[in-house]
Amino acid sequence: MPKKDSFETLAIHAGQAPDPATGAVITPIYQTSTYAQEQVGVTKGYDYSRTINPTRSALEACLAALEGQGIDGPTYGLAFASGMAAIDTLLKLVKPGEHVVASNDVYGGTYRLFERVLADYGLKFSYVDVSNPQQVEAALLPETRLVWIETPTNPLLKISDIAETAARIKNKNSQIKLAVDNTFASPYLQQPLALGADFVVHSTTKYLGGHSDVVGGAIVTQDATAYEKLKFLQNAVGAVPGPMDVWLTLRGIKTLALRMERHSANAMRIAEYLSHHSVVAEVIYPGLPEHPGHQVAKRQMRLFGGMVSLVLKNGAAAANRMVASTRIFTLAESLGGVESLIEVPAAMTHASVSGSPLEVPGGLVRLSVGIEHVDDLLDDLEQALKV
Ligand code: P1T
Repeated sequence: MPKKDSFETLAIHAGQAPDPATGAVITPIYQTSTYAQEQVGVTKGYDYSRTINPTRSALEACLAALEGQGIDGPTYGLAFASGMAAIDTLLKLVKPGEHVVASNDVYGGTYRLFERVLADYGLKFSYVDVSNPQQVEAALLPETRLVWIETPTNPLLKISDIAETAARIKNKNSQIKLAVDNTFASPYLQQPLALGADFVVHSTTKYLGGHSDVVGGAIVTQDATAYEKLKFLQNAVGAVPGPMDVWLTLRGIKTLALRMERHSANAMRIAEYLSHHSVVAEVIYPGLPEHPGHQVAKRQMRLFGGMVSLVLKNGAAAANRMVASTRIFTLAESLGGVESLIEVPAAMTHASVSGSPLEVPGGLVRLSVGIEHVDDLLDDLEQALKV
């Protein structure tokens, strides 16, 4: 067996051999909706771009290689128009009357999709603290088909032990699938399939794209049967990304490893700085030894990532003042780009969990730490916390 290439090499080359038609080193943007057929049904493998597009196929192969780096055997990737489109398509494997155990700390849009869209189609959801694998196990019902976790979670950065969660689920019922939303870690920091997950989901909008210039999503699996169903759904439902969007994502992925190193180093410095600040009640970062998931994160992640959350002593009013006072950190939703962002989840990304059992504290501030010089970022936070 030839040795597998390293992550950095796969990120640049997987699925991206020079274009067979021209030798172009960079995968072309096949900006076409349809393909000429020599005779009815005689194609070069491409018939219609909702079904298949060469630029999209390159991204799908690259994502499959990155998430599959740590495992033997093939992996399969599918790209979608957004993270939400990927999640919605995956949830179509669950039928009315069936049950999903989900994290009680998830992206607000995921909760909204589950509770305000899919629940109307007869899917049932329970929300538990998935950082406790025993709680996940205890929530499994005879009709449970899927367990949905984020790790780290959005926005409270809780850590789930993927391997232990997978083992407990499979031990109880091998038919139950485990899906991990790997958006916050990216495949450079964490590869859930190698730890026993059945599906990895991404908002590629974030670290994979990496430059805040494109919205997209993805699913990766080793399960060939599930892949065929999902590929059918990708085409049948049609939430596919366009060629320009997948090309931007491919370009972003080439520097993923470098970016994640810098995001993580900057975030660690910022978390340490904030944890000594007098107006800060709590800093949440899996890289800090006092984080309850630190040991698990150390085991299953290469580094601790670029997301830092903090709770201010003076609550929502202080949080709102801080986010309006930064100069380099831009007040905006989203995360994972090269530039630093700051937001108040309760009023922004997680407004859709307000009033629900998943409500997040009003004084919580979430930082997406970028790859600017860390001294500038520290100065910026220092002056914003004085306001
Ligand atoms: O925005 P979209 O590409 O559709 O992805 C949705 C999504 C899925 N999963 C996680 C963990 C996410 O964080 C997101 C999107 N999150 C934000 C926009 C945010 O600011 O948290």
